[in-house]
Amino acid sequence: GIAYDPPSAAPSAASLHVRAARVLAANWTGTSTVPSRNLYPHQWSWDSAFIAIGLRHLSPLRAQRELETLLAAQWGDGRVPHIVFSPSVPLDAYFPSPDFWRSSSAGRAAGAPRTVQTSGIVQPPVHALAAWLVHRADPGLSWARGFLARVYPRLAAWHRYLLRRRDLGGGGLVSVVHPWEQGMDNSPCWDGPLARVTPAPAHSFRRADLAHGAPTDRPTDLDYGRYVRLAADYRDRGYADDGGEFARADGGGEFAVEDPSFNALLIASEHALARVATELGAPGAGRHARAERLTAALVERLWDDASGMFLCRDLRGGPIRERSVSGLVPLLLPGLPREVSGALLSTLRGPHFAARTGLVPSYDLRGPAFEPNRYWRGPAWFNTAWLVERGLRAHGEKATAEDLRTAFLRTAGDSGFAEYVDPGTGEACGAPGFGWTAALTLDLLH
Ligand code: 9WN
Repeated sequence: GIAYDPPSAAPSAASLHVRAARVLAANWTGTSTVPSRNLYPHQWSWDSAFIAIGLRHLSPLRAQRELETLLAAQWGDGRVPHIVFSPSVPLDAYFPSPDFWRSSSAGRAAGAPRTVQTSGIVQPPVHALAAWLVHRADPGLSWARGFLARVYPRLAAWHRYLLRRRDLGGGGLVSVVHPWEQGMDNSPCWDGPLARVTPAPAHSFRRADLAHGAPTDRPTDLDYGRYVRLAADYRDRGYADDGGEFARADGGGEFAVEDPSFNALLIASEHALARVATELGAPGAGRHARAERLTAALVERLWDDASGMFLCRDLRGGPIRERSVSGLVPLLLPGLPREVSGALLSTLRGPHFAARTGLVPSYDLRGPAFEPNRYWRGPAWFNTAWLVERGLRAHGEKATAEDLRTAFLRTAGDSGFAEYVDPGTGEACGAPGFGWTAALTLDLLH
């Protein structure tokens, strides 16, 4: 026989860089980047923020455009929609499509744009953090294009919308009104609150995701029935945010949850916006102070000493006793009380989250609802790993951060920049060539 050397298991950093750049080039539409050509062929809000963070190393210009394109679809009330639809993509390529959301008619009172079609819900506010990092990558280009001066008022209006219109619980934190808003669509955290929602009949809509993803990797039909009901109800109320309605515990099926990751990202972005303001010669101190007040509210309302992590709070039902990676994301905040950051570090290293791949599972490895392949019910995702890695560095945990970074780069490359992976085996799941997996790989390589 012929003896041969197997190819090296660890591709060099240079080829990883080149492969990640290729994914981003393939997903670039000319004005923004799709998360996946097949599964998600439009622009997604928090995807674009993560993608811009990686793109800044390849092309600061494209990174700026990515954010500008998203912000151009902002609504008059300040909300940044979770999807900006591409008019050149067939309607049946993704569900729910523009004819479901009807933003330019149903969203008129809330100031939806007339010329571009969008969804009417939001996603986590990672954008100000992204804008600040993009600016820093090439300040010369940024000043020359007036990037910060153009995005600052939009980012400020976005945060104002969340803080004024979405404090449904009255305790200073922002609530999400749909699982898609929080970004971890079928997390076991939503099982309780979703159980109150009457699903839309199965024949009333057609899922497009199953044409590209294995049903065992995706949310269930029952989940989808409830997603559709919640979104249709919100649309039929003109996408109006009425805090009083959510505060009542009288049934009716609405979903309103205070989530640790969503709020931590808002806080990190508020600190970033303070830096943007200062850079532009405007006062930033007030924003830093607000971010500190939000951090105090986060600890006050969502910290759970017994589980050593943050929990979601259902405005109707109280604390949600499920361990999700969402409850670890606040590690991102340098201003956490010592006891809190210390407990988060132990939880991260403990039996609920220490996965074989060295990545962070989306849900408790020992939890009753754990499934290693089903979307946000166990698989490890790269955006949350990136956030936790950043959090570890913020708290001086260099060695643990380095281990997570190594695991991230190895698994991202081996999986072909998969959307997510089995946290035990690293097996690729979901869409290949996924935008934020490639982008955040580039960021960790720098
Ligand atoms: C619904 C685009 C998005 C991500 C979410 C992820 C998934 C959409 C879907 O894909 O959600 O918004 O159709 O499943 O859960 O985090 O932003 O990548």
